[in-house]
Amino acid sequence: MKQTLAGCTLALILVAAPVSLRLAANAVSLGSLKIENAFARPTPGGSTVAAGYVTIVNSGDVSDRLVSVTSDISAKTQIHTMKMENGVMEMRELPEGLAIPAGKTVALKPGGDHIMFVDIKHPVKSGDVIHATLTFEKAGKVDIAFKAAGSMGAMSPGGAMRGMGGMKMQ
Ligand SMILES: [Cu+2]
Repeated sequence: MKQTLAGCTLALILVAAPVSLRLAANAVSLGSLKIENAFARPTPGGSTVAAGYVTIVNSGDVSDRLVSVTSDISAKTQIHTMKMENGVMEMRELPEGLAIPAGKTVALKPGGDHIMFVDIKHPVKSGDVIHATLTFEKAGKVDIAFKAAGSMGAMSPGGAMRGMGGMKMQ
């Protein structure tokens, strides 16, 4: 009888978990990682790419790595970094992903490392939510929601990034 009750409780938790994960989209825990503050920017008309940003806190003593991202919104999703090349800021893919060192916080933010949704199926408008799955080398997979907010291509609230659509992709 006790076992049956325990089984029921476990089943309830399992059913409830996806919902609570979605509700707590602004801070999701995965092992010793905390994934928080995921947001995206609305895309200018005609843009085929959208950028997503997220903060990953590794409170553990083992380094991890963000190895891949998938999303329903785009055919491909890549992990990008920004690099100065001949005086021009260019973005390029990090084929091996992004290191999340032990005890460190890695913030993907406008003007820096970002998630790039490539060949998006529709434009991203303010208030839209992009659902994506992050895969870490050690911690595994986690679903997060990037909420689109702010102005198109803005570096930060109030600032506009010149030529987000003009950035060259490697
Ligand atoms: Cu990019």
